Amino acid sequence: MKGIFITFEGPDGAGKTTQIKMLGQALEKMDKIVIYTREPGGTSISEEIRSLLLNPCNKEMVDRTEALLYAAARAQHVEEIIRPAIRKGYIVLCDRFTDSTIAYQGFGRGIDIDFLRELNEMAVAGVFPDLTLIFDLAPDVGIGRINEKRVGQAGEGKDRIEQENMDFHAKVRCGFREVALSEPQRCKVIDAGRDKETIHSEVIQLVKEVLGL
Ligand code: T5A
Repeated sequence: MKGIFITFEGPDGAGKTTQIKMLGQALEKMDKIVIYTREPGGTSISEEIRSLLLNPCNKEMVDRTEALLYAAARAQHVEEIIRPAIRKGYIVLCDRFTDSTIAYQGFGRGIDIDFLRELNEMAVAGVFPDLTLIFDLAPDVGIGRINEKRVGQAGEGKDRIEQENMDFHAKVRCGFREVALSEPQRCKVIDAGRDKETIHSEVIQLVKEVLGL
């Protein structure tokens, strides 16, 4: 039996991680096997690449290096975690995937979108999400949530991408909206400005449809 692959996308602080946890718990109560993973990351090699990408000290990183590192982390993640889990029939919940590359490196950094699509195709080697939930939120609200979250987390300042200016984050939001418009079958936009429970109800509804429940 083939599993289901669901990706969660959106600007920084949109509430993806929160919703993945809530959805995962609900699915586990239905006796489903759930794999939680994230990008960049999910494997030891990809987590090392994540450290390079998000380290705020790496200010000299050029945009092409950034794009290639995200793709490298993804290729490893797909082969070690995502593809085997789908083959085993599990439900894979992934915090960010290929659409983040289009939104951040394409719309945010200005790298050619067609080139990034090809890069993504090489990285995923045929593994595509069954459903993508795009959490749409004004960038100032998202960054505001991150600032609040960091209060009390000793030593954890904003990462290299979070430190970008509001203009960058606004372009990223537009990027996600464009992705959703171009693939309405796969991508469902969720208004992430509402309370957590209301969003969770909508997420469950959409996921049940994909699972045929
Ligand atoms: N990136 C990633 C690229 O540039 N290219 C790529 O190809 C990929 C894969 C990853 C960074 O890398 C970039 C994008 C990112 O900048 P990350 O730390 O994984 O870094 O970044 P995020 O995925 O954005 O993680 P965050 O934790 O910052 O955001 P989330 O997961 O969207 O938000 P969450 O759930 O942690 O919530 C943030 C705060 O808001 C509260 C939560 O309690 C929490 O405190 N919250 C709400 N508050 C009010 N109302 C709600 N509905 C709320 N939902 C959550």
